[in-house]
Amino acid sequence: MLLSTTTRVLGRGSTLLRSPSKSTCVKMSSSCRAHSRLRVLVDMDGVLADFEGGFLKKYRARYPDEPYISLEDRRGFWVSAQYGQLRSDLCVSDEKAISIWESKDFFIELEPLPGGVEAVKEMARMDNTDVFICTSPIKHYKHCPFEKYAWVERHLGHDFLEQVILTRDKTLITGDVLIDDKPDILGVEPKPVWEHILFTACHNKHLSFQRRLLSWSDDWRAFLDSKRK
Ligand code: DGP
Ligand code: MG
Repeated sequence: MLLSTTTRVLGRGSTLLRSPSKSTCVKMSSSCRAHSRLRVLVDMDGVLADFEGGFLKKYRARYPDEPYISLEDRRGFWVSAQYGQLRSDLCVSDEKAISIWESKDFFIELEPLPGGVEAVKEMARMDNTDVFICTSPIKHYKHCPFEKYAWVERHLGHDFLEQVILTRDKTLITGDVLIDDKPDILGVEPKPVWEHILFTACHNKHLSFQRRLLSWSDDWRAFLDSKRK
């Protein structure tokens, strides 16, 4: 296999340069700026797809007599944790909550969050920009991974399937920016290369965070421009 001066195609036409003297990639100051392309990682649940709204709707339909947490009162990333607290006095576990997102058709039927699909399509058309959907499937894998691909195909088109990254550990993924609603994105890599911009969701709106997008109406274009400089 030729290692010197070999280029490897990544995503849509971006290239990763290989050093002639070493078989490793040339390491530049930032993850992807070696070829001056901006790599944007966009989360799916809570950023493009309305996980919280979809969950509450189906939970209330399936368990109309059970207590529930309105979106206004949601706190903390893990839905099951807050439902577990709600029910601790009743000595009931959060299995009912979990059963909702483990069900067939839960992920494919999630509504797109306003402006998200359009924003991602626009990003993908921008010069020198590569966009990837970076999403963590739940461990109950019977429906979720399939339906995540199907959702992307339905809303972003078949070609966009090329841009899907399913991973339980986003710290391992290289990129300049990660737009994600989870406040603490942890994994085996202590220093992920991306800058996390928090996408505002019902469960995180009360937290203070260095950089956040309030919604897809917020100025995400200016944020991406600031990362190009
Ligand atoms: P991501 O949006 O890529 O960070 O994926 C997180 C996934 O976890 C998403 O599908 C929502 C889901 N999720 C939310 N709350 C809970 C929870 O309490 N338990 C589990 N297992 N998954 C949850
Ligand atoms: Mg998310």
